[in-house]
Amino acid sequence: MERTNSQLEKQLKIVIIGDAAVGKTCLLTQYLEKKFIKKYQKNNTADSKTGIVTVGHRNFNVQFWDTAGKEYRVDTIGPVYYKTADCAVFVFDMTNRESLQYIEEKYGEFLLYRNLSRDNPSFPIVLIGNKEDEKAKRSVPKEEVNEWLNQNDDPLYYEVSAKDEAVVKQVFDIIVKYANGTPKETLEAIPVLKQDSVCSLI
Ligand SMILES: Nc1nc2c(ncn2[C@@H]2O[C@H](COP(=O)(O)OP(=O)(O)O)[C@@H](O)[C@H]2O)c(=O)[nH]1
Ligand SMILES: [Mg+2]
Repeated sequence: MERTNSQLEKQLKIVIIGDAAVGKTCLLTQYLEKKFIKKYQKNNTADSKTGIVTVGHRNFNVQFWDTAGKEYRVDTIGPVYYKTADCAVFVFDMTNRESLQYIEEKYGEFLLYRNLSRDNPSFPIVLIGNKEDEKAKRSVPKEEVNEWLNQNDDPLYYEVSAKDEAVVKQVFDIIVKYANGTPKETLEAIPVLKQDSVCSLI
């Protein structure tokens, strides 16, 4: 008998929100296909990437909505992704200060569409600071990020580089668990081991 995995896999939907060029597509490609894309390709509206991932002993069929930064209009297509998402991942680029301000704007829209309170959203929300390998170009200070986290009920936060396959896998596995209902406190206890130095030489 052949496996009938499609019946066993749990379906999850995760929306990735962030300005153009922060690295959303790269993070997803690294997680699902284990490769890093150097060239920047603009999205049309919002692309969907689906992959079967194994986290723990369980298979998940995860549909990621990879949104398209500034071209993306929340009042047209946004709500569809927003309304059905099991988890929202907000990505900014640590070398681009404006990309954190963009998150603030989109985060407000997301809360509004899902009817969530800022003080206690009770929804799986993750913030990712990407391009961690570009240390010298970092322009978003840790304090600024911490302030944002404090004002927004302290969501899960990770600093990653889309070039770092191992870290991307660890962080996105956590995101999948979170989307599947694992409590935040349990996930906070999982250490993410960074392969520092190596990635900036690639
Ligand atoms: N150095 C560095 N560059 C990255 C990283 N992630 C993405 N990039 C680059 O940033 C550009 C935009 O990435 P992309 O994933 O297309 O951005 P998106 O518009 O958010 O989907 C591309 O040229 C990528 O190669 C990263 O972690 N480090
Ligand atoms: Mg993209």
